[in-house]
Amino acid sequence: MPFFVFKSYHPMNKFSDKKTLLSLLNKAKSVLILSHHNPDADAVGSSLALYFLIKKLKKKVTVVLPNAFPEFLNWMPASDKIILFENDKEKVKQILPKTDLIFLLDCNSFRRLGTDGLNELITNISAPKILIDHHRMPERYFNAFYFDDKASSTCELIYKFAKHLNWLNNIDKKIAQCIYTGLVTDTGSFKYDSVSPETMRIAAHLLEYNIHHTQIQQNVFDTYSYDRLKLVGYALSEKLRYFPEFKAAYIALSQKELKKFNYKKGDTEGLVNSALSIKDVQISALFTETDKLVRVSLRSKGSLDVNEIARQYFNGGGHKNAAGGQMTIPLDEVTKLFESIVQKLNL
Ligand SMILES: [Mn+2]
Repeated sequence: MPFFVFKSYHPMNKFSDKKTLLSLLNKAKSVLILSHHNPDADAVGSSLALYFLIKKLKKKVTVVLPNAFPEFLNWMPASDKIILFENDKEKVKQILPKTDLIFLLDCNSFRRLGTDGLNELITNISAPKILIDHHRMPERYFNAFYFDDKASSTCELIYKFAKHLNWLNNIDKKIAQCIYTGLVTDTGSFKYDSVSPETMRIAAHLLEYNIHHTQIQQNVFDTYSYDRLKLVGYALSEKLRYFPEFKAAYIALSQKELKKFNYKKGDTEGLVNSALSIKDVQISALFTETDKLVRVSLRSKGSLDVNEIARQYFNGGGHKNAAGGQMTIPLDEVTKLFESIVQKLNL
């Protein structure tokens, strides 16, 4: 018997009808697109793809992200037009009253906009709100949805959203690049469970726009600094703890260790997947210590639901096979907690 109770009080998907979506769009002159704190390539790719799609309707569109996106996405078309709330709070406060439609992408709750005040600002404005997302259990306070937790990525949903509204002819090379980037990153280059025949058909269609897909892979993945590669080497050779009896592995890195390798945001990206790549490992974790908290990243294979584990124990959530959270207890207590959880999983 599984150890965890699966809460499925939310629909697995919800697609507002074309009429509802178009009437919200038709009424709007000024559209705001938002995505989650610490935006990843799916967040940035979906936001920019939708930005170009709505611009084609001759509307004013603004993309606001809570904080900086990774530098390796600087090449994305119109990435320089993105307003970062952390740097430009006043500008965002000026835009908000003039906004008459809000899209929230790749982000199932306004709480994921961070703790910097953007969440409160958005909740308090009356403009209608549309959710486009693939994270589990979204909040219910949206006026319309394009939501499917089986979708590989929000970028996949942006493509389907465009199809739903008969906008496929509006896709161009820039939009194709943006959508493709989110598809590639959120599927681990098309290898995760979430990849469906439709994901592949979408990718195939995007390649017809003559996008340079090898270049996109390189832009996104071959961006290591020397320090980062050394940190990865250290983490794997010195810090990987493997529990064959529990089919689990984890890496925990203290602030001191991270500093030693001149850690920059994003440098530990992918490490948790390396721990999962051991043949018999079913669940892996990465714990990284910061000033105030310990970041938790979880991965699993098959039906083991780390979203549920992240929600139950680590103040987080995410997807079935990839989730995250954060803890305010010391690093060694977080790793002990993980060890006790995997013992009870009976894998
Ligand atoms: Mn995503």
